[in-house]
Amino acid sequence: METLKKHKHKLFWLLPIAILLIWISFNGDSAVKGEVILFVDPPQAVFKVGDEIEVAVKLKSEKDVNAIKAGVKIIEDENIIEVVDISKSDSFISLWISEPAFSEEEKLIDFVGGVPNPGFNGEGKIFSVKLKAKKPGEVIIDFPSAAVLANDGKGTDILEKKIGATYLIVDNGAPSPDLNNDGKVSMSDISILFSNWGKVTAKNARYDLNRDGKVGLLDLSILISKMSAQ
Ligand SMILES: [Ca+2]
Ligand SMILES: [Ca+2]
Repeated sequence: METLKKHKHKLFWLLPIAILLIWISFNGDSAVKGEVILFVDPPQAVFKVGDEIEVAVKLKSEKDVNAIKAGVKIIEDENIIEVVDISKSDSFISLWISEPAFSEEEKLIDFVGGVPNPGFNGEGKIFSVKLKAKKPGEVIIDFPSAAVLANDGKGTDILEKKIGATYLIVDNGAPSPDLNNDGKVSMSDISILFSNWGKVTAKNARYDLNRDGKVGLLDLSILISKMSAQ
């Protein structure tokens, strides 16, 4: 009798815990499904001077949306990148209130677009932009303003996330292992390499000798091979 009572006691507690777990898992699912994200594809990349870069502005939504408006800002130092072309082919937007256009002065691409009933859901392209890499440096693409409205008859702004992009433009051709430009490859160059160890950024791109996106062991090996040759 004692043990049965104990089991009954356990069941009494397990049932509400099970219900709670089921409730959490259902709600977790709906949160993921409801995500509405405006993003730039690719989110990160390394390009060489002279390269043409195809960048797409996309939307991912699990809810029906019918109106989108955004500003896409290109943040860079003077003339690192040039906007060559803007294309609306393959866009899920069929009603352009204001077509994507680039303002040279503001470094901004603005647009306003709509999708007729029942609206759009899924993942799709809004427009793409072709950029030309002109000088080494870092380029950031961001959304200073954006709104994504639901096809719910009320125009609720349901945009949850804006994800921009960071591109690195590096010099064309193989960089010299003489990192301090003193005419020889020596311990001081190895020391410079070590102080720039890690993922490539605009600051240490010069030290990525094999152009693989990081300053690391392979670059050290290249540097040492040039050192012993002298
Ligand atoms: Ca040197
Ligand atoms: Ca490297």
